[in-house]
Amino acid sequence: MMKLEGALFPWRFRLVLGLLGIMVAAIAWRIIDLQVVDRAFLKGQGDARSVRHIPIPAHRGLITDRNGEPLAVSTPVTTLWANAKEMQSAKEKWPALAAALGQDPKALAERLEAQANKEFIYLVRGLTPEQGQSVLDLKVPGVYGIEEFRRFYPAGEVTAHMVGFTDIDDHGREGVELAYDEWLAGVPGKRQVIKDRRGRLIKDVQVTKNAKAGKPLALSIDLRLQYLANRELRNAIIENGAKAGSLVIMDVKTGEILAMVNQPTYNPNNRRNLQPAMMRNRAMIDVFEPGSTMKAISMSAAIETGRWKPSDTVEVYPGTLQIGKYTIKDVSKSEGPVLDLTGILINSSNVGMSKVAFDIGGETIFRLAQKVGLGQDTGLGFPGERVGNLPNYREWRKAETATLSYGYGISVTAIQLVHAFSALANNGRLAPLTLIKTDKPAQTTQVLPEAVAKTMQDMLTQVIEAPRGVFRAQVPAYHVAGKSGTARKTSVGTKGYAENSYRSLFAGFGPMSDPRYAIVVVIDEPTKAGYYGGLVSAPVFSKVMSGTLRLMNVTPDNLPPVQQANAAPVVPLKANGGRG
Ligand code: 59J
Repeated sequence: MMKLEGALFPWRFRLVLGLLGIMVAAIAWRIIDLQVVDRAFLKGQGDARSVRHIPIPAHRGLITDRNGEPLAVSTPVTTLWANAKEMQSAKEKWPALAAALGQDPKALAERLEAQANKEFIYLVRGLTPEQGQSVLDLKVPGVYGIEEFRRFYPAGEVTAHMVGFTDIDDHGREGVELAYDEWLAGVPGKRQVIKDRRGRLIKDVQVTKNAKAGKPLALSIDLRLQYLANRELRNAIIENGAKAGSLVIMDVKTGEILAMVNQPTYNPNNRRNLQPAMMRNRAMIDVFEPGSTMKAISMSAAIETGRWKPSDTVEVYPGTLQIGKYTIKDVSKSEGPVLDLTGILINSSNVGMSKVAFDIGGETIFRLAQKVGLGQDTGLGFPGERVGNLPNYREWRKAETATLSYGYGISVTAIQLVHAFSALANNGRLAPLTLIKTDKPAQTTQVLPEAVAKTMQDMLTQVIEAPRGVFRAQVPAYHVAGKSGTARKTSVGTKGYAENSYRSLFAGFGPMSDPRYAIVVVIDEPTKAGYYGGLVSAPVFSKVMSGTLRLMNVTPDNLPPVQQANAAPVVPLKANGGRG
């Protein structure tokens, strides 16, 4: 201890000493404060400035057809990004980088100069890992790679509308990719890394959360049928100079959609120059008046009442029927002044159908149409899918009853139409539609008595096989059934129907020994070789049904008897094997 006596200003010395003591205490307190009290907070703050979490992309689930053929595949790709700020230090390396990226050196340099203060810009996305690595090997300061996945669609335009596609960040944007996005997507993981002040990666610390891969999805479609349907529809669209078209194949027993194609289509792997018309999955998002294909449903309703049987006749002469100020017309001249019910279907008589409809009432037809799903929600939940419109009048007037009976004033999608026909094919049992492969038997609903469905099967077979029938729908070696339709399109802008634009339809099923497949063909605005459904759409039905039955190994139920005269004569073998 110093002696303070005699000091010149003892109070001043004490003051300095006291102040120093306070300062030491303050610093000590601050040290304790930082090291003990606020330690956790401060470490967190420091880490937040250097430790980063970067996402680990999750592998998106594979989409396949019903036989495991890949329809949407996620392949690993490398995306290159740049810290443009950091890149400014090594401009001499830019030309080599541009060359490796296949980009114009001047354009790249301009971009890097213009964004010189950006710490993250994409250089190129979706390179193959090899391409990416060869660029990274140039070791250009500020150029980094990240691993991502990109969707590839092996069947391209053939499955485009059904499968849809993902956006650049791998989220579903259209079709099944969108409808089942959650199922397919999985959950991205997280990786902890340490970066420096300029965002450069210094150390990979740990994987804090593993990526959870998405789940695979097997669709109901059969890629072979999809190819067949696409080819035949495309050819028909070209041959007929048509604007668009759709074709759907359904398994009537399981409710599975086996093929669904539309024209025009697009290549989902290269979506530059896409026009909206190409992207429409018309089979589900476009509605139309079913025209005479509706007669199959109206006639079923008539048979179901028990008031009508196929041989009952109706007068159709003179081919027109006046209802107030409205005239119902038959387009083609019928065989005679009266037609039986099968004849009404074969000649597609609007007059005959209307007279039957007046007898049974519009509501009877309405109720069956509703039961077979026309104008009803399919439950598929496909993006943009329409339900159409089945009007229920409080009081059914004659004109409304007539037009509904032969397919106008109601609007449906192609998938609803194939569904409705599937009930007739499956002996009155309606299986719920599905786009996903199913193994368990369908929970069907009996929407029409079996006997009525069987009667309709015979009548609709006659529509194709009778002398004046739609012979172009016939399938060699099999009995098939169906109904054509030719509907004037409602013209946009003006009220009513267009003079020269038509929709050619055909809906049918087979083989009649045990109906299994239903097919609907829609051809929009054919302009060349005529426009009747029986001329334009029936041949497409025939080819696609024929291919389907063969691919599915269905036993023929209509083989012509073996013609002895055409068979090669049987020559008995000689003992020497025919050598002499
Ligand atoms: C038709 C209609 C329009 C709507 C008429 C087709 C009506 C009608 C008002 C004239 C061509 C045409 C509600 S035709 O589908 O009857 O498939 O092979 O568009 O009748 O009243 O120049 N089909 N088509 N009718 N409208 N409104 C026949 C028939 C049908 C055929 C041929 C010839 C029409 C046999 C259609 C086919 O069954």
